[in-house]
Amino acid sequence: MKLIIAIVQDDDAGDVLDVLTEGGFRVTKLATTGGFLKSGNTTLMIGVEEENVKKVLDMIEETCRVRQQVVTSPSPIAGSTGVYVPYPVEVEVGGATIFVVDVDQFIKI
Ligand code: 2BA
Repeated sequence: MKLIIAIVQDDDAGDVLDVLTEGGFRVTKLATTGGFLKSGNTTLMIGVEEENVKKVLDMIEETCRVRQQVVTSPSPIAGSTGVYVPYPVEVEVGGATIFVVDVDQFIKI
């Protein structure tokens, strides 16, 4: 068995949940925060048999979009003046960041 951990954007989370549950997969949704943007995202945990990993990855890929987000990072005005101004940087987020992990044991009591 494999555990798929997928970090997706909040805007895609509802659709991914629908697609996966309608496809017969069991999903746990966690509200998480990205370390870089410090804004909310969604982490999904999906336990699947190995033969279904590709199917789940395809479903996630088809549902999650790539989006541009602007992060405002402080930047020094000049070398060592110690004065910082907000400097907008555009980053590309998503579709999804995915870890596929081997599961030693799956226990349901
Ligand atoms: P964040 O950490 O908020 O990152 C949002 C986006 O900012 C990233 O999109 C990436 O395009 C950019 N980014 C992140 N760290 C950066 C850095 N040090 N320098 C420049 N740009 C940077 P994604 O790659 O699509 O990642 C989306 C979210 O997935 C991340 O949100 C984080 O929550 C998670 N993530 C991505 N890679 C991860 C990893 N290796 N381990 C754990 N979580 C990860």
